[in-house]
Amino acid sequence: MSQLEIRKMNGGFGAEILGVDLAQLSDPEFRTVLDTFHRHGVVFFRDQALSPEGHVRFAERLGPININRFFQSVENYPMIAEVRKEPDQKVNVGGAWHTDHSYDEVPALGSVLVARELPDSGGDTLFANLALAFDALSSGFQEMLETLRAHHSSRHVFGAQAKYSKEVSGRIGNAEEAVQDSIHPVVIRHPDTGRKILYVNPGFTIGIDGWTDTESQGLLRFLYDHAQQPQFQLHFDWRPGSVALWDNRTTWHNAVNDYQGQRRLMHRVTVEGTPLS
Ligand SMILES: O=C(O)CCC(=O)C(=O)O
Ligand SMILES: [Fe+2]
Repeated sequence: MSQLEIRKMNGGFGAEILGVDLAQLSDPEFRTVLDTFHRHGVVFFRDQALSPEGHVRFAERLGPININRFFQSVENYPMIAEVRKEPDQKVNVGGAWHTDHSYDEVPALGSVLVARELPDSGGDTLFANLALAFDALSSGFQEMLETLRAHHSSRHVFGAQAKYSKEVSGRIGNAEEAVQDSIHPVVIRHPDTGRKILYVNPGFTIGIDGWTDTESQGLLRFLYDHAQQPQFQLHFDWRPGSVALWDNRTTWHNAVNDYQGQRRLMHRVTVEGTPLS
């Protein structure tokens, strides 16, 4: 019999799923994981001993793997992206609120992140739930937002001229491929649950379609301040053997850079998504 246990995180969302081995999940266990993932937007596992092969196999149960063109991959594992910070590096990868891949026309579903080497303390990852943030707005404001579309881009982050791509050079590359722009509704419906979600993010959203830059920045600033309230957030404290699975449609994340002088190494496998509307 399965010992699977779902433990809610502190706050309005997020769950730890205990008593499972991701390397050999039964089909009923996988269905529970998927259902919990849809309910919460992000789920966590502890004490896993996932090999790189097991990591890829678990992610493949969620959908085809997306190989991110900017991240360096783990040697011999092209499907696994390396999220690394060395003791002498100052800037970390993903150290500001963002949604991975919103610059793509069909953004990735989400990622499975596995802790490989952790600092003695620090290096948590914050998550925000944009479905909860949307629900908390007034119906009048929600209706207005539902008429809008936003532009997203990778150029100002991963492009050759971008400050960030210089700061993390060696870990992030292929600057010449940072040419994707995309346009998505400001409010999307989750492809699996139908839930409405605010789909703009400080990392990659560059403006509201048809609005001036000043108008766009005013609205986006308001939405970001709203979404960054503590009741829509959780933080995950990584331990050896921890694994996170997050949904890029429902959540933002932010890797806290508070462990200067220490190494942190994570392995990320990303799963393809479906068109947003
Ligand atoms: O290192 C982390 O906790 C997350 C980094 C990140 O933004 C990502 O892997 O997409
Ligand atoms: Fe990220």
